[in-house]
Amino acid sequence: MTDPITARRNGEVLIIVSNNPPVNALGQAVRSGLKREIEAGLADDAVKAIVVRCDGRTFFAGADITEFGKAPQGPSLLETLDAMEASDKPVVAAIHGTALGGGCEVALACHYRVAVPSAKIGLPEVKLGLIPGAAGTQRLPRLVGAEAALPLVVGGDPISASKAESIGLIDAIVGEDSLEADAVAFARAKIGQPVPRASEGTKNQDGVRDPDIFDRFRASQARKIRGFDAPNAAIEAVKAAGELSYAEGVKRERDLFLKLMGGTQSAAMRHYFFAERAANKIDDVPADTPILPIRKVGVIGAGTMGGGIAMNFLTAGIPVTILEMQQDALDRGTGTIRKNYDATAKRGRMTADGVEQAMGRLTPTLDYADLADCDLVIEAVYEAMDVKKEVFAKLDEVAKQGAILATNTSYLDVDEIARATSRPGYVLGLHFFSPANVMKLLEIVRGKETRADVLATAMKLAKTIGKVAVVAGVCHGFIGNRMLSPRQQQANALILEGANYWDVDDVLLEFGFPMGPFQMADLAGIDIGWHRDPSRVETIREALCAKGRFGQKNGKGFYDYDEARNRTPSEETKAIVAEFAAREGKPQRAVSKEEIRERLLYPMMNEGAMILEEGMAQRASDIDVVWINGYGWPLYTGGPMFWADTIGLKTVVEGLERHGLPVSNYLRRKAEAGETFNR
Ligand code: T1G
Repeated sequence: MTDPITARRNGEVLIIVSNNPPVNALGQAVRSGLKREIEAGLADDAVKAIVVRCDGRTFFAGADITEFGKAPQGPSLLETLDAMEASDKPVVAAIHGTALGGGCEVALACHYRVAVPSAKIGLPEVKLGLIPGAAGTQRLPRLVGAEAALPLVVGGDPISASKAESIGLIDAIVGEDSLEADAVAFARAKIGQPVPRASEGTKNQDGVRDPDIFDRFRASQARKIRGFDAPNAAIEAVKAAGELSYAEGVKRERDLFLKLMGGTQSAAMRHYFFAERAANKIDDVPADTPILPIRKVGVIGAGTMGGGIAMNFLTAGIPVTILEMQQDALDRGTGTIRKNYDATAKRGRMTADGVEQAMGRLTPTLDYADLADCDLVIEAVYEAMDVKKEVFAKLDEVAKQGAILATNTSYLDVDEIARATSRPGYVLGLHFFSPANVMKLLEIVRGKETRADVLATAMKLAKTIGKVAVVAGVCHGFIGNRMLSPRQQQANALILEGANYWDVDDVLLEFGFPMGPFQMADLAGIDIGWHRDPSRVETIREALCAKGRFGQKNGKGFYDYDEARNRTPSEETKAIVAEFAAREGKPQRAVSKEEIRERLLYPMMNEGAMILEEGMAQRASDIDVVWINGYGWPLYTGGPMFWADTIGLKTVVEGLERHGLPVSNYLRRKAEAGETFNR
């Protein structure tokens, strides 16, 4: 393997260059080469200044995540960076691309940092369930202050070069196309001057003068960091930077880092990092499969889903023709799109001009013929097979040859829909999740005859519109909804047996979901699809509707709601459920939260096992990606299949058997073989 680190001279300036595609990760060879060339430069009297930069698309994008969990190999980044910073020769980081994690820490240990305008810099370790481990939490607050450091270290999102310059993290913005030359000139100008060392900075005293900074920040992030270990550790580390010496602070950071590295949350979040990238790969579709051009998209149906779907493309700069059957429905749909954009602009996440540009790409119509020049048409009409087949038959007549025809169905048989056309190779499912302009997940449902280039195009288009896409096979509910079904069944069964419905919700909340099934029902509206006949009561929902309990919308559903929509368990609901259970002849008993959790989650893992055995998902990690992005499965447990591995498949099998629930052969075989789904 060629040495990723080289060095060359430009007069008295030594330029150390890393060439370690794809992202100059700081793997062992890079660390070793860096150490070697830095020591050589510091020892060479002819060298008066040093520039550190990277070839390829980015400055160091962090430690090599593939090395985590393995026996650590020297040299340590921390020691190398301390030695570099201790030098009296000016060292300049020349930044382009994304200087992330360890990459940002390399830059912090340099005496100066220059960057091209398009560069970004950040400390995303919390997104891997970690905190910076090479003194980033100690140098950054000393350089920019605790208050400016907290969002970077605890939030994990990178900031632009200009923002970084404004807080003092970057010393100068240089030419987009003259990074090395400008960095060398910058370094040359610093020769002979005392060098500034971030570890000696005093900006961190803001956290000493106002110790409330930390609690205020923690409170501001409460909802986002609920259940995660790393963000709190990150706050502690930044706080330590103000209270301890640099050396003691580094030790504190190390202790916090090692504790996180050894925990289940980081293993889960590192699993997810690679899982999300693996999902892009379609096993039997070569990476160089030709991509069909998508210059114009048609959307059929301007309801909530159709409008949301259209927005994904409008925002990505792709014109959309949206079709409805009636003018009032069309006007309502386009009005909702504009309202959503205006709300986004009000939140400062879009300019007024951006809204006009997006709306300018929208063409409403009542005429199918206007879809004739679309490269992709997505239907989001009523969820009934006969309606879908009628739409696709019409589409088949008007759409141009080579156009992709997609259904947004949540459950229905995509192959049957494809057979309503003369071009089944160009038909697939694009299952968006509501609200479609917000939710990241997109299930790409491949029919038996869906062409490879159509699949490859859909996968690339997903990335263009900012979705996380997973390929699913044709089965009822594909991957996500198919696994949701057994959880819903158990939730309803549990409350009929006497479990408190609020305990069912609390179990999922405590596990890390944003809300439970009964809170979700109240939010969505219990009376959706109700036949409006209070004398006809065949389900618990109908029993609640019969008593006028429709959900949040009228202040009472499973829960009671006050004006501020705070929810409290309702004794009336408990009585309605008990009366319904009695009528069904269901004996009542107290049900523990332990039993509730096992009966809600384990059947999902069993369903996931069947999905894998049937080939309805390419890999177990794809199922994890679906549930984390589409249903709020807590990222810090890695998804249903990774969590099953964490607690052990034998535990899952024993739990299912204890509750008399089915165990698939695939799951039983893997459990008995001591295997896992993912690892
Ligand atoms: N280590 C190993 N492989 C990595 C990697 C990394 N840090 N980053 C990316 N890859 C691989 C990735 O798996 C993919 O592989 C390919 O590179 C392209 O990535 C000591 C402890 C840099 C913004 O968290 O955010 O430093 O699929 O598809 O969309 O304190 O990659 O091609 O085989 O994502 O252009 C902190 C993680 C580590 C940055 C580029 N750093 N990476 O995005 O390409 S912990 C991070 C990213 C740390 C220190 C601590 C993104 C990117 P494959 P990609 P992209």
